[in-house]
Amino acid sequence: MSAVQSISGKGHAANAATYDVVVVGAGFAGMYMLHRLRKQGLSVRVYEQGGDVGGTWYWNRYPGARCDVESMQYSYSFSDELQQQWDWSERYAPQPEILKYANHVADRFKLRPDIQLGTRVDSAAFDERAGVWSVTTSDGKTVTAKYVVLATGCLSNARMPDIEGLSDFKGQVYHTGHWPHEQIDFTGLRVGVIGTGSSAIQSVPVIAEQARHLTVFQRTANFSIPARNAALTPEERDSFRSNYPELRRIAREESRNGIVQELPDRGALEDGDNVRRAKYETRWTRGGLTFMGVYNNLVLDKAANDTAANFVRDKIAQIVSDPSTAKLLQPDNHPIGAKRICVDTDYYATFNRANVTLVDIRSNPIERILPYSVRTAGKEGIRDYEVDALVLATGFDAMTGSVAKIDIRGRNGLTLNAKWAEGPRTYLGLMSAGFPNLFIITGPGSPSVLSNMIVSIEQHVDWIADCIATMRHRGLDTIEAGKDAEDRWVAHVNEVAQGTLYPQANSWYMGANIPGKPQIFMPYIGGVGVYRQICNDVAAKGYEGFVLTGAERQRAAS
Ligand code: NA7
Repeated sequence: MSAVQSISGKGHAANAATYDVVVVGAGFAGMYMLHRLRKQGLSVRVYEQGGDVGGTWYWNRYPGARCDVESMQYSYSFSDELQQQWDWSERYAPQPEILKYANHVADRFKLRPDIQLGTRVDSAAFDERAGVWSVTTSDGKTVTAKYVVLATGCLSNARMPDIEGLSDFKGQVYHTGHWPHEQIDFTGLRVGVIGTGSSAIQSVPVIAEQARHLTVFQRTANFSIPARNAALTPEERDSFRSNYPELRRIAREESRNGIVQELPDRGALEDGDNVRRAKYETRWTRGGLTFMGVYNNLVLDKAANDTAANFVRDKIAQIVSDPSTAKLLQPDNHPIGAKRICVDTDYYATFNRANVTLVDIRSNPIERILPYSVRTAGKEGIRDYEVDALVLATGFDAMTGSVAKIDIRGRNGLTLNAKWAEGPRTYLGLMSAGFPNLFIITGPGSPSVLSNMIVSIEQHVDWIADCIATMRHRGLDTIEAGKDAEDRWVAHVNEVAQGTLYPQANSWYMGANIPGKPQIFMPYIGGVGVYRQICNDVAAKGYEGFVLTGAERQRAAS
């Protein structure tokens, strides 16, 4: 497949290459999008900012990084040969193995010739007269494309904290979401980790084993469930492989979050104390995210939620020897599961090590970073914690951050950033009114981060690829979200969220981790099965709620 094929050639900068589709990002979404579109005979150019494919797994190389969804399920389903042949080594794949898998997919499906690495997309502007997008990249080139697909990822814009004095620090500073490629060895060093979200919870036990001393600066304690990671046996892999068609179907159509698990048939308060505790104990022993699936009302009913939260708080108290450290580690300001629960290996036990200190920066906030220390000031007065290296595990500008970095201009020069100034607005998380032929994979307003991302990615890619095929088949020029349909969808996403406990947490789901970001619950909680059915119905009804143009051309042609 040649990378450049002219489809229009009308009215654009001479020499500008023209593609049917430009895809932004070569993570799991961008790679599968390329594969699907190329199979439809389209010319596609993928731009990837990173030095290689893999998206979030290219950047997040911090010690201990691994997926919190089990490997046999966090993997592509579109190729049966691939899922039958790839050998995952552990229950939860470590980052290097997931990156190897991404590279294997790129090679196996010969994707690389159409992916331009090390290239950022800076802007995309819709030319209404010509009906094409003009896309400018960091190498100073401009290309045109009929369609643009944003496969920019939900957690790819690492967020540097606004802490005074950070640039004065004399030691090395690392961000978990932008980790260097070379091996970092903390042996003999005093290390400070700022943040206690999933990235810190995975990396702290590993760093503690290397460092001379590790100081963890915690603003908000999080709930974490043991991963119980282990090598996968050939029998476990075979049992999945022989049942893949049915397991994948359940994940797509019946599950809420794209993960196969028993569906609970009762609420937490329907069981007595002893039965309930025994059920939690079983899930705790089994480990992993499915802990929240013991009962069907844990994210709906605060009293039900409290039973699960108290169980985990008790576990923390049992594991952590020092009572005041245990108390600090017990989350107390949000319902369990209202922030994505973390999955760890020995996180709480790490605080029993003599070389690990937990600092409560909620009551003693970081005042500033000094050249060789972190200074806190608060109830306990001023304290300086000497460190040789700093790890910022401070998260991402999630879901919208990577899209916002691109200057996207739709009809009448409207920028997407201006349109989303009060929070993201999409129809189905797939398109935004005023931006024709611009698709977002796992955009805000879709289940995305509340699901097994690969299940949601495959669903969106298939829907978008089918949509583009239909457009071409029917001789249509543009598709875009209708304003009314978008308004109704935004209201629906919000209404579903308000019926749950999720909005009670200051989470990145709400944009609450970014000062000044509008606080709107961004992902769709309705469940991946329900959501898929809605998307399929919309397509079956001739893309109901979307505005399609170009039928005149089709009629004239016929
Ligand atoms: P998260 O979950 O956003 O965690 C970031 C952590 O950093 C969290 O504990 C924050 O505390 C803390 N933070 C952020 N800014 C600051 C400042 N300025 N000072 C002190 N502490 C700060 O990001 P992760 O990378 O751990 O995980 C993201 C997702 O990746 C995760 O949910 C998985 O799905 C995979 P706060 O809670 O804001 O008080």
